[in-house]
Amino acid sequence: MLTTSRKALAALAAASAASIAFGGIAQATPATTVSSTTPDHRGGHHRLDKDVRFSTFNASLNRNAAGDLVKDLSTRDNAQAAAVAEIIQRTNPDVLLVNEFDYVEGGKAAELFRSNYLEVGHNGAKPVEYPYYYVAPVNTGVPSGMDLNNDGTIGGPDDAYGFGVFPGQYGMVVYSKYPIDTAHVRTFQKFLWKDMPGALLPDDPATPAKADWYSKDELAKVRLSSKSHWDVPIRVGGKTVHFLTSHPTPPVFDGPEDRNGRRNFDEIRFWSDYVTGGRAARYIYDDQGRRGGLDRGARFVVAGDQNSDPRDGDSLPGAINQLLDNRRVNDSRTPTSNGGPEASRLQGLANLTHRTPARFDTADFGDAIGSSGNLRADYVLPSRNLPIKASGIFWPTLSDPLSRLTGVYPFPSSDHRLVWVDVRLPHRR
Ligand SMILES: [Ca+2]
Ligand SMILES: [Ca+2]
Ligand SMILES: [Ca+2]
Repeated sequence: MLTTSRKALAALAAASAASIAFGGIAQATPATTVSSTTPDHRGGHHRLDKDVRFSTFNASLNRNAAGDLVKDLSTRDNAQAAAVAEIIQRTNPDVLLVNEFDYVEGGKAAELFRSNYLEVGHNGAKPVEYPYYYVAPVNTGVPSGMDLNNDGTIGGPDDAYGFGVFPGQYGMVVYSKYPIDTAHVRTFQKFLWKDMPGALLPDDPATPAKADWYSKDELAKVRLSSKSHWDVPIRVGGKTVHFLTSHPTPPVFDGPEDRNGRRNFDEIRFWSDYVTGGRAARYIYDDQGRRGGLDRGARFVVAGDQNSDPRDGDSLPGAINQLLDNRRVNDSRTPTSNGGPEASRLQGLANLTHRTPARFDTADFGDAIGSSGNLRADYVLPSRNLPIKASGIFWPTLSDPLSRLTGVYPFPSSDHRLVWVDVRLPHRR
C-alpha cells in the first residue's frame, strides 16, 4: 500500500484518493536467490526436521470495482497477475499470505488465480501448487452507515468499516501446501476497537472532551481491524503453526486526530497481545464468540503488510516494535535484499534521511517528491520456538534479469516486495 508523508496529503486528497492511496499500482522487485533450503516434502529425502517457507506478499491484486478481479483472472492474459505469480513461483513459499487481493464470495478469485496463474509456469519458472487456501470477508468497503471521517456526510470509501470503494476491496488470501485446519480458524473481523483496554481512540481536537472523534453510538460499532485478523492453523507433520494474518491500515490519509495512525498501532498491538496470551489476551474475542489468545508454547508466524517501519515513515513511534520486541517473537534474523539499497540510492529524496537500513526495505514508495521513501512494511515473524534457517526479500538488483518482475515505477507487479522466512519444525517420527 502506498504510504506518503503528511506533506503529500493535500495533493493526494485533490486527486482520486482511492486509487492513489491504495494504489492498484503494480510493481515488482528484483529477486535474490532463494534456493538455499529445500523442504524434504519437495525433495523426498527423509529428514528428522522440516524447513517450511512462510511468506507475505502485498501483491496489489485489488481492483477499482467489484467483479474486475474475477474478470482479470478469468483469462491467462493479465500481465500484472502473471508477474505476481512468477514472483511466487521463483520464491516458492510453502505457506503464503497475499495482501490486497479483493475478497470474492466462494473463493472464486482465489481459485482463478491458482488455476490460471500459479499453476501455469511463467518464463521458465516452475508452476506452484497450493492444494489449500483460505479466504473470508473483510471490513474494507463495507458501509458502516456512520460518518466516520466526520466530513458531515455519510457514505463513500472513508466511512466504510475499513477504507474501500466496494465490500472486499484490498482483501487477503492464504495459500498453503500443507492442510489448513479450517474448523479451527479464528477470525476477528468484528472485534470492536473500544473493547481493547487502553485503546488509542482518536480525539477530536476541536472539542474539550477527550477521545471523542467517534461518538458513543459510533464506538459501539467501530471495528478495530481495517481488513480482518485471521488465525489460520496450518498442519505440518503433526504440528500446528498458527498463521496470524492481517493488513493494518496505512497510518496516513487522515487529519490531526490521526485516527489511522492510532488504528494502525492498535491493529499491530492486537497480535502482540494475542501471542502473549493469558491475561494480556483476556479481552480478545473472535467472530464466533470464543475468548482469549494463544496458549503458551504455541507455534505461530505473524505475517502481513503492517504499514509500519521501526524507524522511518509515519506510523506511531513503537507501533511495529510491539511485535519486534515481544519476547515470544523471533526477530533474530531480518530478511534483506540487494535491490532495496540500490533503489534507495537511485531514488534519493526521503531515503537519504532514513535510519532503517535500506536492505530491510520491503516497499518502494520512493519516487514522488514528498513521499515517505522506501520502507520496511512487510513482515514474517515466527515464534521464538521456531528457529529461522534462512530468509529473504524478493527485490533483485537492476542487473538481475528477474528485476523485470519488480522493476521501477510504474511497477509490473506491486509496490511491495515478497518477504519469506524458512523456519525449522521438528518432524514427527
Ligand atoms: Ca463521511
Ligand atoms: Ca476532543
Ligand atoms: Ca528505507
